[in-house]
Amino acid sequence: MRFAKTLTPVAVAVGALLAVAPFAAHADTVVKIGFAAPLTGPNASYGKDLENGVKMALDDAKAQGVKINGQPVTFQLVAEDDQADPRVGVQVAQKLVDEGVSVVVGHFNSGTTIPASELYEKANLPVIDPAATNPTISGRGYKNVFMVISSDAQNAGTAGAYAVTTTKAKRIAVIDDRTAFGQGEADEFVKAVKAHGGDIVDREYTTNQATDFKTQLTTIKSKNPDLIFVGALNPQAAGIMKQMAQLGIKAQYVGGGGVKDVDFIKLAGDVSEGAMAWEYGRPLDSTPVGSKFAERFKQKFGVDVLSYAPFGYDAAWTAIKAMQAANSTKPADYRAKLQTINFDGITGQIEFNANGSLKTGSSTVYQVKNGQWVTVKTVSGL
Ligand code: ABU
Repeated sequence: MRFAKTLTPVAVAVGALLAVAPFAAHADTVVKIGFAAPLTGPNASYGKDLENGVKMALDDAKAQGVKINGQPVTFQLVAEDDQADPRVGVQVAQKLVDEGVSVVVGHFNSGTTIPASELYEKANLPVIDPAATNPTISGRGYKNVFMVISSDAQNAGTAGAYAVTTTKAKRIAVIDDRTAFGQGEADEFVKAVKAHGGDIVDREYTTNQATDFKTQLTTIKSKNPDLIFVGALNPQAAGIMKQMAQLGIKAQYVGGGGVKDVDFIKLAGDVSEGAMAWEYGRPLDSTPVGSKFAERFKQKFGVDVLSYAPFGYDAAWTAIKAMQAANSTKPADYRAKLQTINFDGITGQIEFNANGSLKTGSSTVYQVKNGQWVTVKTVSGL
């Protein structure tokens, strides 16, 4: 104490700097990567799957010794639970902005992504959407919003065209959960059915909290449809399939957004023969990089990929590659590089058009044959 009192404040400051300088000179710059998704509640399994995909990308970047502007960097994940709730989604978005993250990978639900991305846009903070698929997300002309997944105008639109022209369904019914995702994809499906001359014989609604769909399904049954499109996430989508069987409805089930993942099968019990699912991107096992990703993911986390982890991985790498190209982690510096990014990701080619949608999105149709989901075909360049 006596010694310290004899030093001037400047001398103390210089001494302190000298004491830490050898460590500071070698310390990596910390780059905060924001992440938001439901980490609790009914959609938590999707949120965890996505988060693991992002973690894997950041760990791979570390293992590769990624540098930005010649400097070693440490990517620090700042994860927030938006609880799949639009109100909480906006709160956590503000928290990530205040935290000074360099990018946000998120969210999972279209209902949270739409309002949260308004906030990111105002804050000039890029957000890379790895899962939410309502077309509004990239349809507002925001310069900070990018989707590494094809939108439901593409997915459900293709499903609608397929239902009329390939499946040759004559009487089509629709039920959705009135969320931004479920209603959004049902709207796109209906638009495409009508554009191809198909007939919608009934449209019913439920909610994303409902467990009993028998009232709506009984009405649908009375219209004698040959195909029913379901716009909802698990567990509603699985519950609808289960109750269709209980009511003896033989119409072909068509859905998307997670229908063919293991959680759905657990919830639905038996999947109905002939059911179809339009899912995002190409099948993971259709490419060597996808198969390798699945294997490494299982080794690392002890669980299989549920569905969206590869998109989380590609979203994180999209941001890292743009930062590398710009030699900066500042959004104002690297945002323009997102617009010119072009790499072969786990999920497909990552390259954006002017509104931040994938230039060549793809989706794959699966069908239940002999009690198993099998791949029918992948449509690219959506
Ligand atoms: N695209 C399915 C995931 C959820 C959503 O868009 O709300």
